[in-house]
Amino acid sequence: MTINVTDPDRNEKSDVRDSVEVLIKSTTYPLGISVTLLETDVNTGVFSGRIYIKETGLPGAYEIIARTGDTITVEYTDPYNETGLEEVITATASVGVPMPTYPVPASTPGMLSSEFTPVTNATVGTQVYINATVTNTHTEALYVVVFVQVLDAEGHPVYFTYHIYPSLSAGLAMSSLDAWTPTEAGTYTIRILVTDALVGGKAISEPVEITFEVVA
Ligand SMILES: [Ca+2]
Repeated sequence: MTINVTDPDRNEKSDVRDSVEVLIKSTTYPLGISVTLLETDVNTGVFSGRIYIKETGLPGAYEIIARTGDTITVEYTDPYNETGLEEVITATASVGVPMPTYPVPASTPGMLSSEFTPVTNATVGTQVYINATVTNTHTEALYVVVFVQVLDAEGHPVYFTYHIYPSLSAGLAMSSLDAWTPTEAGTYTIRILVTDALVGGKAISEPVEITFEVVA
């Protein structure tokens, strides 16, 4: 990343390359680092420098710690602005394409009859289909695992399955239908969880659920 400051009154000597200091901060490293920008030539009044972005650790010389999605802020303290006063001038830039917190949101789950018509309640001994739909809203393909659970009124799972989409393309939606036959009347919840791994993954959708009744 290149930083330029144009300030003719900091060109103090027309036969020497002068320098100015800027403070560079990021969302991840708000403490910031001080960087010296060198005049581009002996008499230009334009000061330039290059810094490098690294994701972890401590910053070395000319390095700032920043991750995708961070904002980098450059602060230049101008000792004499146009009205002769000290003024802090800032400029900002974003790092990369931010990954949304939940890049693969699940839609509210649905329930279908064995004739594939939407139903709001189920009947003991009659098969229904549970519908889960997820959409990859990120800009690149992602590994997606969709967990489908039916919980009883106490929150115990009475049905569980999952679907793996190893490379769900950007912008693509996938729907699943899982057959389930209730065996007991009561209040139940369908819950959909979406993660980026089968075991120990991180949630890439907020959990979504609906509650419904199973009648005798
Ligand atoms: Ca100079």
